Amino acid sequence: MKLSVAVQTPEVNRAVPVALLAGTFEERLGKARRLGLDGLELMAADPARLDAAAIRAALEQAGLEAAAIGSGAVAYCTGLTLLHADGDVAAQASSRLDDLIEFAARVGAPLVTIGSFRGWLSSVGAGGRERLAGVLRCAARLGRERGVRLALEPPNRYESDIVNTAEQGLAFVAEVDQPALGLLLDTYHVNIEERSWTEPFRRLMSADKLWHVHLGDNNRLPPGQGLIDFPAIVATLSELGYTRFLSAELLALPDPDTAARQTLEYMRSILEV
Ligand code: LER
Ligand code: MN
Repeated sequence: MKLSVAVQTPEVNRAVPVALLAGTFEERLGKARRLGLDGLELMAADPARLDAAAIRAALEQAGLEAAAIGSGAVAYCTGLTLLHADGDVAAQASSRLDDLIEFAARVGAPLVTIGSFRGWLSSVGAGGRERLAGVLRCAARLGRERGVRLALEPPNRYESDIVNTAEQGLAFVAEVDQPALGLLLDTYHVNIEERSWTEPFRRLMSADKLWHVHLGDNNRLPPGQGLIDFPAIVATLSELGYTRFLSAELLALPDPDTAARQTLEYMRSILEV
């Protein structure tokens, strides 16, 4: 299993609460390299404003993979969501998803995450589920052409009202029916919505749809500082042969560098068992 942390990209002009590592983008890369991370999850808000080739080169020079392109900063910084009461805003969000996919392809990231960026079914009413499925179907087709997968994340009920659990995620992925669409589980959301620490991971692994994992304890602090049974989750993933990224997406407390360091120290201690 590979370790990464979420960082915001240079065009993001406000601090994303769950992005780690402080300083300029170059300084963040240096810190990630010194921590011995395998990769970084890039949280971009407007990738059209980024120099993807330069970011790819900087990552390569630092010996880091692009673990994923996160979409959380789009919703947080711009208010764009795929489901939105205003059809123009929803259309802009779909187009931003295409931009994230193109950026992932150019930077060499394997997937784009879709968490709270999907928005709320209750904001659009009847037909919203089919509309979201349609948007993701088109995006997954573009992703397939570009060699980029989409990972739909079941967030907790306070962040979205569509697809909150692993089982609901599998049902939705089946409806969309595109090979480039899979799922990601975030331990912080698992803690709120699921009935077992390990079964959701087992279920998605057996469906070959667990493509990414976000780490955060129940209080969204670094793993090991709350109640979640990370040793059990890691043991299950290890047993099932999960080799992809475990990516810290958690509150930058007490500061963004300490949270990253503590996450790494704890995760290494249980991955080595
Ligand atoms: C938000 O809580 C989250 O987990 C993200 O990955 C983004 O949408
Ligand atoms: Mn997440």
